[in-house]
Amino acid sequence: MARLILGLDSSTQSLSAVVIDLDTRKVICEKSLNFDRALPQYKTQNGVIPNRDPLVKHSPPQMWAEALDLIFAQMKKDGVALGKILAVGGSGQQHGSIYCNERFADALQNLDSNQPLVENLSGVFSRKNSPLWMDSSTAQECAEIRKKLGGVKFTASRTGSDTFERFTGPQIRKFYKTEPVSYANTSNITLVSSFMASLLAGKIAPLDFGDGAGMNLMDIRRKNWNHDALKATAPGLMNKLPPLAAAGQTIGPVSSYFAKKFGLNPEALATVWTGDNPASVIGLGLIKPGQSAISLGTSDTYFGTMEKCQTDENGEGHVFGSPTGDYMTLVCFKNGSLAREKIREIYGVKDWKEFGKLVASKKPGNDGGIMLPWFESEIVPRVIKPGIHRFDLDEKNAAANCRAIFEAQMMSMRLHSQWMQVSPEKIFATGGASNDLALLQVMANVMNCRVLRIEVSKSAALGAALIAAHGWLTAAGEEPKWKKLVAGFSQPIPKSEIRPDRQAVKIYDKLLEKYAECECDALEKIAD
Ligand code: XUL
Repeated sequence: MARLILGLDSSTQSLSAVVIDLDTRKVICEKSLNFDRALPQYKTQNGVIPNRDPLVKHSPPQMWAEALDLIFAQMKKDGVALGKILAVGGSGQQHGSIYCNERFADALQNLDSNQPLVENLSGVFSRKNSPLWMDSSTAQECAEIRKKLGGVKFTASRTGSDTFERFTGPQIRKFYKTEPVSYANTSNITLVSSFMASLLAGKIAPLDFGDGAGMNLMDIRRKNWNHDALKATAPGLMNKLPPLAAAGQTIGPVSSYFAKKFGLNPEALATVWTGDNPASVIGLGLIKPGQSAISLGTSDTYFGTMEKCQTDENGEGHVFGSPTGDYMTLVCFKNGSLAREKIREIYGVKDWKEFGKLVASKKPGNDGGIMLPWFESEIVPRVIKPGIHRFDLDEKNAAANCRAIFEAQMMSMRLHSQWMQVSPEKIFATGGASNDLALLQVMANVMNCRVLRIEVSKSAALGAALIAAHGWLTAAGEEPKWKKLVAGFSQPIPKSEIRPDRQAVKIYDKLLEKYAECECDALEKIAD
């Protein structure tokens, strides 16, 4: 009998599913459901509820639950062999949090398959909407927690990161300060990953060390809740948080809700979910320390595996637990694909092929033209006031502006990842924009490194499936090896290697200095 494993990824804009066959080592089903299009009743834009305050980014948690019903219904309709699934795992956009009252645990235990999930969850939320990773409205709370923990360096060395606006601790503190009664009525705070896993398991699911590290609440080395951080955040917090566990650890059989309603194997094991970035580490096969990847998605991220926990003293980057038991480093840029899309829209570029052609039509270095594309507030460098800044760049020149945004994104990545002190031999590129060769050439030249394209559009969902497979094999008494487990699933596309061009590398080495000055100028202007 085929050994099938399901991996889900609940991201900002969509819910994706990947089913893998462990024996043939093939992905046998890939699905995606876009929240704006499939669930228009929630009125989200790119998965987010429009808000007058540009710093506030929230989503309705009911939408994520309803998407789970929908994607299972679609898989059933398409004849996916749900009855043969042995384990279900998943990943979620990181940092986003869901607040439930004391009815949550009961509701999970008694999910009625004659009612949709959303009906089953009616009355369990103690906070209407969930703050997301894109939210940057907690600068004040970040400062308060950081101060109590002894400054940037100490906060980072204890929790893996300095306090960040999108991290769950500062978000919880803001909720406690602004809605103390609702905070008091909250019995459970889950992240997107542990919320979705709880629905599947029919009980409150643990939070893994990857997503747990995105809260400014977990001791990054001991991998337990840090009491000083909890105290600095909000009173009584310990009792509201789920336990911590390794990603992929089995929770128990899936809730009978999914078996009865969609024909999911009732013995399939629900496993602990992780964040989308830690899952991508596995989906891309980055199991050896020193391997790095750039993901060009809603957020652009640069991440890699690391053996020893080494945190960023300057506080720009993060250390999370990796599903392999090692650590991972990550730098996250908010103005990723949505910013590229904005430029495409502004210049009326009809599609990404055309965009790539325009990028390739200009010389490396763009004749010194630089753009800081902060359409939204930015995480790295910290920018609270959005705005586009151009330096020696003609606003009317479409090609120059298309090239400028990607060069800026890559130069920012290079500049702000220096703390990782890794010089990767090669970088794996993934995410939507990684199909564009012109963009990848810019990546190779700016990073001065070989770039390989990986043939997985859904690296997080694939990683989630592999992590669940690891958990299932372990529960079956085997001792699975990561190297063997990921082999065959995430191969670089043959002949996809892009080598840096020596001349262009020299140009960017020089231009990086100008880029750094432009960033300082713009940040000073914003601060005035
Ligand atoms: C990582 C981060 C984003 C989200 C995107 O720290 O905030 O990459 O995980 O879903």
